[in-house]
Order: sequence, then C-alpha cells, then structure tokens
Amino acid sequence: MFTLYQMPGWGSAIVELQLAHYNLPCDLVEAGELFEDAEARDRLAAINPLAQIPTLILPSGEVMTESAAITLYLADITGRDDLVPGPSTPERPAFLRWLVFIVANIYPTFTYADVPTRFVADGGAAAAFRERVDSYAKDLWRQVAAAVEETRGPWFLGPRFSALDLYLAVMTRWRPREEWFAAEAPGLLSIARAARGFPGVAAAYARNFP
Ligand SMILES: N[C@@H](CCC(=O)N[C@@H](CS)C(=O)NCC(=O)O)C(=O)O
Repeated sequence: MFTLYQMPGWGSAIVELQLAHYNLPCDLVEAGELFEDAEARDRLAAINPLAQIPTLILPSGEVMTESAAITLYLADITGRDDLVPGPSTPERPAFLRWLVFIVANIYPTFTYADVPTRFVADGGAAAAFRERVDSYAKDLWRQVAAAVEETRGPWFLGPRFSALDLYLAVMTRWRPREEWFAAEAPGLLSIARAARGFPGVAAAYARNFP
C-alpha cells in the first residue's frame, strides 16, 4: 500500500492519477494548506524537508518525492510502458526531455511565485517579481506548445498517450489558467481535456477538480 500526502488539485494529483491508472492501492493523506498553515508545513517537513507534495511513502516505508522520479519509478515497478515509453522506443528521448523540462523549468516558477514574499521581502517588489516569473512561465509553456504542435497529436507525444498528458491535465488548471491556454496554447488545452477523461484516471481527476 502506498501513502500519498496530497491536496486536491495540487501537484500530488499528477501522481494520484498515475496510481489510479496503474490501479495501485493508495492511502490519501491531506497535507494541509502548506502555504498558510505552519503546523501542516512542519508535519510534512518531518517526512519531506522541502515540505512539498507529492510526497509518496512506498510500501517499504521509504519516502519518495519529485513527481518525475515517481513517474519513472511507478513505470519501473509495474513493468508497464503505457505511461512511460520504454528505453528503445522512438518517443523516449522526447518523453524524458519534456518531463524534465516541465519539472525543472516550469514547476519551479510556482515554487518562487506562489508566495513570492518567501523570496522577495518587499511587498511591491514581490508583486512585480511574481508578474515576471508568471510571464516567464508563459514563455516556457509556449515552448512546450510549439514542440507539441510538431507531433500532431492527439497526445503530447503524438499517437501515444503518456504521463506527459497527465501533467498537462493537471497543470493547465494552474496559472496562467485555462483561459490563457485556450487563447495561447489551445493544442495543450485540448490534450489536457482529453487526458482528464482517459479511462482509469477520470475518477481521480474528478476528485481533485470537482
Ligand atoms: N519538483 C516537485 C515540485 C512539487 C511542488 O512544488 N509542489 C507544490 C504543490 S503543487 C508544493 O508542495 N508547494 C509547497 C512549497 O513549495 O512550499 C515535483 O515535481 O514533485
């Protein structure tokens, strides 16, 4: 049994959808409002010093963090390649490239801009910082959109579904929000919408975004 520290609609959803897809049993533990509740933060920090979700406790009791690492690990232990293209598939390089791009470039824009006063003391400067970080995130999404356009769909990698589609399903709900994606990156949004109804993940998606 896995234990997933989560909050509905937060990044833990990316992992919850994958656990659901693989049909892996999982206890869901509410992490609490990590940005507002110091006790919730301290509780989670005792397990994951970053105090971030997803935080996944493996059946062995080992703690695993980082959605991309978890994505690769779940494919390993299930022996399946339906969310992670196998090492010798033609989609593998693009999969790895964009998986890491999303978690290494886009995800940190949330870390720094969700509560910018954690990093920029002055309130006015913090607001400007957030605006710039959010604008940088839009540039990054445009790069993703351009890459996806080349694959010609229906999924991120082209004809085959993957965990990247689940990242889109969840992350297009966040800043810069669906309206922006509809206007500036409609291809990403249509993949995201299709992925939300993908068999095996639809119920977990609905739990996260009722
Ligand atoms: N690199 C991590 C990022 C996880 C992350 O930033 N999660 C957010 C929620 S969507 C969080 O817990 N933020 C709290 C914080 O950064 O203090 C991953 O890919 O799993």
